[in-house]
Amino acid sequence: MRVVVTGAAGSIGTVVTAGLAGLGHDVVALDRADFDAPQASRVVVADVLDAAAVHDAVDGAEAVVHLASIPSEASLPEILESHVHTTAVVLDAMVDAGAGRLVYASSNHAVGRTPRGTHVGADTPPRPDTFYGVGKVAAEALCRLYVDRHGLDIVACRIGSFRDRPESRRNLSTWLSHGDAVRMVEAGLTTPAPGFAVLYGISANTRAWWDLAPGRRLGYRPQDDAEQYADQVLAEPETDADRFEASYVGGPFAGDAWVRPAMDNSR
Ligand code: 15L
Repeated sequence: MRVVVTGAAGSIGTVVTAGLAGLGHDVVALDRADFDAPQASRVVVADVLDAAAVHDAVDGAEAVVHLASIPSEASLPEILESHVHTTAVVLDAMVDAGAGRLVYASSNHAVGRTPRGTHVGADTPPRPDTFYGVGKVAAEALCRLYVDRHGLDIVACRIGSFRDRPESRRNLSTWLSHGDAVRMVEAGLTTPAPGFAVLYGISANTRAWWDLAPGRRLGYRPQDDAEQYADQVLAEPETDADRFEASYVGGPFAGDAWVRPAMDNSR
């Protein structure tokens, strides 16, 4: 399948571009950074807000994997541009080009202010922990609108902690390995007629507290488990940060350190 990957030079994008190419997909890699993607059939250096460039990249593709965005907190205007405006550009390009499938990189922070201990499934109500989380909720809603209006198929992946390996106690629950990230995206691209669907992007972690069942129903079969690193991670003394991170789904993002005025662009 010809698939456009936005944010292809980023940490997830690099892994997903190589992984999808390895699975036999024809990958068009797009990023605003000047980058190299030897496995891609085409590299496009453009901002995903550049509608003409995105239209050109999507022309002839069947699917898009939209990963490009600020990966952390920023002001609300920056967040809306990074998550909602970019997604709008991608969706409009897909409608014009007849590309029917989107895998959208959402985040656990869309429900990050949900207290731990609550079941977190695909139907958990939006409860963002940051403007970043608000951006992901809004972009998911935009995706849903395009599914209803234009008949697109979209899988929103609420990604946990994409790392080489778990780095904290929270990561023992939230880790998404490189291999599972590729498996997750591949499931989102190939599951038959999902309409609009949500899955949690984590590995098959023994200590997971997000429901993997919605992903499994979409064909996502994670193979890694953070538990293999548990002895190493737990050998470090538990800190106040660890204790706080255990309180909410979004971990540190739910903390006071992340509270800031919505319109403050200065940090
Ligand atoms: C995310 O969505 C962020 O992009 C990333 O920086 C991590 O903090 C991750 O969530 C997480 O929750 O660990």
